[in-house]
Amino acid sequence: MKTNHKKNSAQTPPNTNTTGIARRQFLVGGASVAAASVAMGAGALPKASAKDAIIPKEVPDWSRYLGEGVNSNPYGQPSDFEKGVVRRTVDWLTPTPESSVSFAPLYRMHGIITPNGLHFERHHGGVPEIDPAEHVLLLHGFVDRPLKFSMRDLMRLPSVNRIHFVECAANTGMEWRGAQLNGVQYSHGMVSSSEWTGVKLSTLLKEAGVKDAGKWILVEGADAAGLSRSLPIKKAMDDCIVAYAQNGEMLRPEQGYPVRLIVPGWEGNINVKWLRRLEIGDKPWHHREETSKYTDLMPSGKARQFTWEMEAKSVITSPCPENQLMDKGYHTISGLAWSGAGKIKRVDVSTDGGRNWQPAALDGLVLPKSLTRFSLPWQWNGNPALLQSRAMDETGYVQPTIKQLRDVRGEWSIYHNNAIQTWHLKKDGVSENVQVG
Ligand SMILES: Nc1nc2c(c(=O)[nH]1)N[C@H]1C(S)=C(S)[C@@H](COP(=O)(O)O)O[C@H]1N2
Ligand SMILES: [Mo]
Repeated sequence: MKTNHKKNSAQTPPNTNTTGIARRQFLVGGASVAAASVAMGAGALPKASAKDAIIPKEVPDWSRYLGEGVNSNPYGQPSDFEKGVVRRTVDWLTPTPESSVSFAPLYRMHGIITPNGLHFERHHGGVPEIDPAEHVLLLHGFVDRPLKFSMRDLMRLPSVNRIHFVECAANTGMEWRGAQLNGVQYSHGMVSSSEWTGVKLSTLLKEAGVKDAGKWILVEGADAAGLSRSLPIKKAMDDCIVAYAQNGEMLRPEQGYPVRLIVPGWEGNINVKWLRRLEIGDKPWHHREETSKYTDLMPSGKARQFTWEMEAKSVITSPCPENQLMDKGYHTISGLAWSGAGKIKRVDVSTDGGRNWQPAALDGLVLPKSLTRFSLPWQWNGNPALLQSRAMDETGYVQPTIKQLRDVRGEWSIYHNNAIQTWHLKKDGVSENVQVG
């Protein structure tokens, strides 16, 4: 198992052309869409012969002896053979573990649901240990009736179950000035997706009765960071969830146990974990996380504020730097696409750095503000390839190239990098993170 593939440290400015591949222009409209399906073809898979049949002397132990009994593992764990499939950190991004990030192993994940133990983590003040019997959520400010909810109160109210992604605004943020983190876990692993269960925020707001002047809500966490953000009432009344469960069980401590806010499609930071207070006001608060952080420095020297929505984005999760191709021939290119604006409408895949594109299949559920799995069958002839995916959402928005993004945003941003990702697949089947303009 490879660990950290970092090519540049934080101290050394990232090289914009680490692999010697010339940057080139995206060929707009020059695409010829090839046939979408590729037959596996005879010989794609190893042939079996009669001597492969299981004869007694080859019977493996697992077929000869009884296995473990029930409940040998009261809370089930993955197979020991999957031990390497874990969240990982990057040393130079983790000077203090309490204010850091761990990345989800996207290269070994399937479908669109992130297992709870693999959900990426971003904490600004560590993971608090909160007793649900003592936890209280306060709702006050410009309301007719200030309210306070225990966990028991919250769990008596009508609930919803919704599948949504959470993506840190800083996901892919280290790639602004050049290809840097060599692995999809590090370049894109600050996104995860779960089925969230909880009470609609609008239900609580209607109970309290928001006064006409109430246009914003301060949403505040109970962790040592006391993380707080200003949320517009319109979004709060639309689709936000005060969530207490994740994929069928109570939230994990790392994800905000016993209760967090889910703000579908909006940057991770406003999805406040360990939620303890909702204050209704008539204007935003301009707290730390929406001024010195989570704003975007533009080429003019001014910064954009309140860029909440996560724009359409996609990435190929296999092949990728962690997933080497071992043979020529038939392979399935697979990846994830998502958009904070709604559903993914289409994903195109290129194997030649964006000159030609083919439509990928969207496999399984295609839900708004959720991860969507895409795939494309492919015959690899063993030659180098530049693999890319490009997402389009239901608003018609198309994922930009890194050049298109830099032309508008400059080079000094951290947040909201949704550029097309390129993997340079080399003859030996190993892929590398590159940028091709
Ligand atoms: N109270 C609190 N809420 C928080 C944070 C935090 O540090 N404290 N981190 C935020 C950030 S920056 C992100 S990206 C998401 C990450 O959610 P996750 O750790 O469940 O993946 O939580 C957000 N909510
Ligand atoms: Mo974040």
